[in-house]
Parts: sequence; structure tokens; C-alpha cells
Amino acid sequence: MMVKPALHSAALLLLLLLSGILTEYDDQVPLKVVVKNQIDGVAPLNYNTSVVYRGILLGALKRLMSLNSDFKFTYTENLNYGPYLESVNGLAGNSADHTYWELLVEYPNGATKRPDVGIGCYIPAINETIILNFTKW
Ligand code: B12
Repeated sequence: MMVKPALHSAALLLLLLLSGILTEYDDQVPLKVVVKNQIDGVAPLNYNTSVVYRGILLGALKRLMSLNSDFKFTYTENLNYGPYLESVNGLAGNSADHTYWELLVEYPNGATKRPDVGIGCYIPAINETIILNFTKW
């Protein structure tokens, strides 16, 4: 007689757990992308995009490019480190000029960091601002 309610509770618990897990996998992580180029004195450009939970920045940039015709980028494949961000909106880094697209991240509290991995490895967290900063080394 006491078995039925126990079974119901177990089924309910399982359902709750499953819905939690599925929501986690369904969720998109929203982020902002800012394209900065202080070398040429160009005003920053702002974009919104998202990536699947625990997805990589490269995915977020590809999604942005496919949905927004005002944003484009190219990358090259490095044998050791994977994708290297080569150009943004038609402007490419150049070894002769020592220019490159630096990857920066700004957190919701305003703090900024320079990730120690590239666009193929960086996993954005919710509401981060990704800054693609054209600069010199
Ligand atoms: C010099 C250097 C740079 C220079 C390269 C300039 C040049 N053309 O010479 C500049 C300043 C451009 C650079 C940029 C970045 N770098 Co760097 N860089 C180095 C460093 C110190 C030496 C590389 C080198 O000259 N090797 C010797 C040559 C003979 O070998 P090579 O294979 O031809 O080297 C090339 C690659 O290393 C490539 N490269 C350099 N950095 C990166 C980063 C990524 C993600 C990729 C795919 C390729 C790449 O550029 C070199 C020249 O073509 C290494 C650390 C180290 N001591 O190895 C870090 C290193 C490779 N860089 C690193 C990182 C994270 C970056 C940035 C993502 C930093 C950022 N937040 O912006 C950016 C790349 C952004 C982008 N556009 O995709 C990491 C990569 C780790 C990883 N697993 O992703 C390393 C290992 C340093 C670290 N943090 O530990 N970098």
C-alpha cells in the first residue's frame, strides 16, 4: 500500500532531474561582441550573439556571422593551437605591421582579461562581452 506513493515520488524526482539536465543543454549563453580598432581611430561596433551552453567562442562568432551581414571574420588553422583570428570585417592582422586581432573579455562587473587561449578554445560565460581588439604587438 505504501509502495505506490513512493514510486510516484521517485518518478517525479526523475522528471525534475531530467528537465533540469535538458534545460541546461538547451540553453543559449547570450554574449556581446565589440569590435575595436583604436589604431585607425574607428568607433567600436557592438553586436549581440549567443552560443550553446559550454560552446566555444568560434561557434558564437560563426553564429553571429550567419545571422548578421554586418559582421564577418576569417581564421586560419594553426597546427598546434587551432584557429587563429585573422580578419574582422575585412581588416586583417599583418606580420609586417605587427598588427593582430587581440582577444579580450569583459565581465559584467567591468573587469577585463586577456584569455590565454584562442577563439577555438575559449568558452564564453553568460553575459560576457567579447572584445576583438585590433592592436599591435
Ligand atoms: C609571439 C606570440 C604571439 C604573437 C604572434 C606574432 C607573430 N606573428 O610572431 C601575437 C601577439 C600575434 C600573439 C597573439 C595571440 N596569442 Co600568442 N603567443 C606568442 C608566443 C609568445 C610565441 C609564438 C612563437 O613565435 N613561436 C615560435 C614560432 C617559430 O612558431 P610558430 O608556430 O610559427 O608561431 C606562430 C604561432 O604561435 C602563432 N600564434 C601565436 N599566438 C597564437 C595564438 C593562437 C590561439 C593561435 C591559433 C596561433 C598563435 O603565431 C606565431 C607566428 O606565426 C606563444 C608562447 C610561446 N612561448 O610559444 C604565445 C601563444 C601561442 N599565444 C597564445 C594566445 C592565447 C594568443 C592570443 C589568443 C592572446 C589573446 N588573448 O589575444 C592571441 C591570438 C589572437 C588571435 N588573433 O587569434 C597562447 C596559445 C594557447 C592556446 N592553447 O590557445 C600561447 C601559447 C601563450 C600562452 N598564453 O600560453 N601571440
